[in-house]
Amino acid sequence: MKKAFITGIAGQDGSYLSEYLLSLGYEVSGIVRRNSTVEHQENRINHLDVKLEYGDLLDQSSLERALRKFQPDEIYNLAAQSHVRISSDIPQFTVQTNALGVLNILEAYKNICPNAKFYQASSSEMFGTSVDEDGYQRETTKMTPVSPYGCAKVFGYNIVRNYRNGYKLHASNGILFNHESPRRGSNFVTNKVVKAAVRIKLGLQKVLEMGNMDSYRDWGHSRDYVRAMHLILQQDKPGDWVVATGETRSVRDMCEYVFKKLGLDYKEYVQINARYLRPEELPYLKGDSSRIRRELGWKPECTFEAMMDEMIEHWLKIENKKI
Ligand code: G4F
Repeated sequence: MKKAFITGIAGQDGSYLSEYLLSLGYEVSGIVRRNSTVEHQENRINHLDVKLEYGDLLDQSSLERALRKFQPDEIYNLAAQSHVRISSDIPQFTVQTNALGVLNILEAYKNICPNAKFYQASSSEMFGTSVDEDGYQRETTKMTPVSPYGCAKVFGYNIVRNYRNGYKLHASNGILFNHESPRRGSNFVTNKVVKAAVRIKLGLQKVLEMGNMDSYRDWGHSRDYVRAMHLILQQDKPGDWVVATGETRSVRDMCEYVFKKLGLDYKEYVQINARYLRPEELPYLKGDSSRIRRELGWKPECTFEAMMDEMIEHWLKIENKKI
């Protein structure tokens, strides 16, 4: 039985990855951070038979203790302060967790179980304002990040490559473009829009306050993207792979789709609130994932429409119970 260890196991990706690995017969373990309100912390993984320990990317001893206890074959580092706009409110915490935290888990990995394989959750936010001439970002695109989150992720990406080359570790980066699901936090734009549109439809809310409506994102489904994470660690050689759908849409297009699906016109309900704008915006993402498709045989299965419909169904079920 293979053993996997996941930081960020209670998050959207951690929960789908756990489900997927358990279905493949893995023993799955992970760390969660101690929180004074225990009730909702493990909502996404309560239904799963996973082994948990308290730990934190900023507490090296907790990482070493957990790795010594679980002795994993595969390590997935998914933990992060994952919200880009909030990274400007708490830049130092974000950089400590998303940059220094990666170094801490790499050190623990090198010291305790260097024969394991290591996956780092790198991000398309690292590309910032860079777009290749053909309108895509790919493994070779220059990284010009525009947020504390993006800057910290670039450090994480580079330190993984440095440890891979310097210490001959099987350490890889998945450069994942935006990926969503009903389990996405509701302060990320897709779930925020779906939740609000459903509430407006049911008469529970009147307006939706938004930030920039004209940025473009390449949105895929988290369930598809965790398969890519696992595939990356099944290779003999470590490397760096872009994971994306290759389609891009504006936030406005996404809003229009969701409201229309509910029989509403988004223009009647959306108001712009400067609170949700970012000091510097990343205007456009469209990923070229041909390398992982060609070399590892990965491809996304869920369409944008099917994913948004699944999220609408999810929120209809929850909000309908309130009326
Ligand atoms: O959903 P978002 O907050 O995702 P963002 O910033 O693209 O980051 C996500 O994807 C990254 C991969 O590229 C991950 F690394 C990261 O961890 C995270 O998962 O915002 C998407 C877009 C942005 O352009 C934002 O300005 O939506 C725009 N937006 C407009 N109004 C809003 C809002 N975003 C949020 N969260 N809330 C708004 O009210």
